[in-house]
Order: sequence, then C-alpha cells, then structure tokens
Amino acid sequence: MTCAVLAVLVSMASSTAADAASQRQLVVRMKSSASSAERAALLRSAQGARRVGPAYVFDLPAGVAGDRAAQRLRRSHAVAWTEPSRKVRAAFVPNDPGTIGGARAASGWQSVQWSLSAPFGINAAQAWSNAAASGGSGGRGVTIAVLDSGVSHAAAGQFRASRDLPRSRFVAGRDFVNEGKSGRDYFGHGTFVAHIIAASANNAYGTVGVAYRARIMPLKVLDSSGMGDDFVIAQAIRYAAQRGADVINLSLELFSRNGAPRSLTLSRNVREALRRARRLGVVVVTATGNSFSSSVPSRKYGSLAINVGGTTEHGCLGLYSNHGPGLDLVAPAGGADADLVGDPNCRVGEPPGRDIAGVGFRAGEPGRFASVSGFQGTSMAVPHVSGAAALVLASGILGEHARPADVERQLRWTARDLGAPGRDRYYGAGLLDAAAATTAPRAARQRRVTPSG
Ligand SMILES: [Ca+2]
Ligand SMILES: [Ca+2]
Ligand SMILES: [Ca+2]
Repeated sequence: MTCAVLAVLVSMASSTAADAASQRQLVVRMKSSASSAERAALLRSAQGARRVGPAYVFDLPAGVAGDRAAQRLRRSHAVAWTEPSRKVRAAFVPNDPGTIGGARAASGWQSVQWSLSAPFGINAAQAWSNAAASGGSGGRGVTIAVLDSGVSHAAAGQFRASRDLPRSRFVAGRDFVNEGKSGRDYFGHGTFVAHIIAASANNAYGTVGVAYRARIMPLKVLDSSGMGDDFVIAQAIRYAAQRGADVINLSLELFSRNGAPRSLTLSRNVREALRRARRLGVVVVTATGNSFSSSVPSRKYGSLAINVGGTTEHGCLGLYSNHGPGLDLVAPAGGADADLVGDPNCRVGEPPGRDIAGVGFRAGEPGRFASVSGFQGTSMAVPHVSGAAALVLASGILGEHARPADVERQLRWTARDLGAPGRDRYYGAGLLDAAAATTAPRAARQRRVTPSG
C-alpha cells in the first residue's frame, strides 16, 4: 500500500513541474456514429467537460495522468480519438516598444514601411496598381479573418478604434476567449497585425495596409498576454471558414509543455479544421514560429496552409525564423540577421535592420494609438502574405473560383529567390513579391523565360 502511494508521488513529481500549467486538458472527438446517449454519458463522466466545436474538452483532475485518462476514453467505441491540449502564443519576439506619438514621417509611408517597398520589401505599390487595373483595388471584397489577441474595432471605455481601421472595414467577429464579450484587443498584437493587412490608404493618417480595402473578421483566440489553446484555434478556424472568410491569418505558434516549438499541425484538431477550411476554399496563412528551428514546421501532413518565415530589412533570414521542411516562402518580419554562411545579405555584426513599422498600442494600453516599434518575428511576415493573397483573390487573375492550392502556388511561383539558387531550406521559394503575384500566371511565366540581358 505504502509502495503504491510512493510510486504515484514520484511519477507526479517528475512531470508536474513542467506540465502542471499547460497539460491539464484533454481533447476528445466522438465518432459521428456516436449516439446522443453516448455523448451525454461521456460528458457526465468527467468534471468540467464541455463542447468546443465538434470536439469535447475535459479538465483532468489533479493527480490523473493524461495518457491514462486518454487510454480509458479510447476504450469506448464511441470515441474517435483523443489528444492533450497544447498552448499557442503570439509569434513575435518582443523588444523595447518605443513610440513616436503622432509624428508624421517627413517623406511618407515609403520611408517608414520598408517592408512594402524596395529593396527587400514585397513590391506593394506595383501590386496595388496591378490589383486596381483588374478591378480588385486594395483587395476589395475579400474578407480576412484575424485569429489573434482581438482587434480594436470599436471605441468603448478604455478602448479606442483606430482611424486606419474604421468600423466599415470589419465584418462581425467573435470572442473565443471570453464568450459573449466584444473581442477587443488588450494585448496589441492582433491590432498591429490587422493594420499590416488592411490599414486604410490615402487618408493622410498612419500607415498603408497591404490590402487596404479588404475587410477584417476579428476573432479573439489569444488572451491579454498573447496566450491561447490549440482547441480554441481549431474552433475559430472552423468558424471563420463557415462564416465566409476568404483568408485566415494565423500569426501564432504552437509549443510543447516544456516550451519547445511545434508544428501547428501536430494538433489533430487543428489539422482537421485546416482540412475543412481548405475544402471550403479558404486560404490559410501561418507563421513558422520564432525559435530558429530547422524542424518546424514539419511537412508530415502535406500542405494544409501557407507557412511563412521572416526576413530582415537586409534581405536575410531573421535570427529567430523557424525554417523546417514545411516552410513555403518568406516575407518581411524585421529584426537581426541570421548567421547564414555564404549569404551576402546576412550582415551579422552590423546594426540590425528595422522592425516592422505600424500603428498600434502597447500591451495593456489599448486607448493610446501610436506608431509602435518593437514588432518583429514571423507573426509580422504572415499579414504581408495574407494581404497579398487578398490582392490576388480580388484581382481575379486565377479565375473566379481560385482554390487555396492555386493561390499558394502563385505566391511561391512568383516569389523572389534568396539565398542558395532555387528553393532552399532557409527561404523556401523565396521572398514574397506581391507585384509578381498579382500578375496573370501566363504573363509571369513569359516574363520568367525572357533573357535578362
Ligand atoms: Ca492610413
Ligand atoms: Ca504549404
Ligand atoms: Ca533560394
């Protein structure tokens, strides 16, 4: 008797320290053949069980090991699968967030928003001309779901709305963190990301978004410290796809119980939601993450999303950017250069390039909009690609019913090669080129085979 108790205590001591905070929930998917009686019985069998989308989430009582509980559940023929819940967080590297309160740049957005213009930006100005010429000015008519810490979409109490994202630019959103609440942003990350995607153009204020006429669907999935749960992400992906989003922006990363980076597709629940979104024709763009890992994202489950790494103002891979086999392409994300031997763009030892410029607020100060610095990381690369995808969709160059795979191929095909010639492990297909991406595929191909000199 004493021995048994001791054994339990020892096994708990070895595991609880690391996973007490994160690994205490189990996600269960019932088979579609399960009867309502079986579902009800399952819900009764565990404390705190609740339905989240098509899955059920259980809180594990203290002292109950997750794998043992999962084993027990899987014995039921009504259960399709189980998995532990995992944490996600906003994918950016915070540093000192200085503000330039209300100062207007002397020479306009081009000098501030380096990520949009040459030499290592995404060629936005030409892309805007291309999109406008084909009737898709600024990504009009396209809805982009931003699954993040919320977006400041309306003034109330301490919250303000941004002059660069007026009410008319939003479709109804949802707060998945505090059900029934407004989904307003307290952390600042989601609001900043939304500005990169869709800040209004030509309004003599702030910055210009990549798709400056697209609409934002604000879905709050991260809390006021930028943390969230994978099953909430899965639920919000399904919601966005069901409610007519054309593009889903996932500027977040998954990590394990001990803080190691993981592919978002490690979660079966997220994988199934991504497959559903793809079937419904939704383009999903995700961050590779910020641990400089060469194994994340994995390619194990094929291409369920466009996985985006981050580059610096120098055109080098960001010091932080994950570059696993599932990397598709890169986009500007700011910060310091990685030390890639033989890459002339990587200027290690020199002062780093700038962060991504934008409008937003510091964490916890949602009432004070300013030009905020300090945003860098693959979170910032993703909205550039989401915005470019919106321009591609709005321009109609891939036909009226372009599939996610078509959009992904177009973005990769037209990307600008960096690093070793051709597709490579650090840059994937290369740097997003929104101008080339908004050029009709046939014209782009012809241009490609034209001798350069
Ligand atoms: Ca503006
Ligand atoms: Ca992909
Ligand atoms: Ca290359």
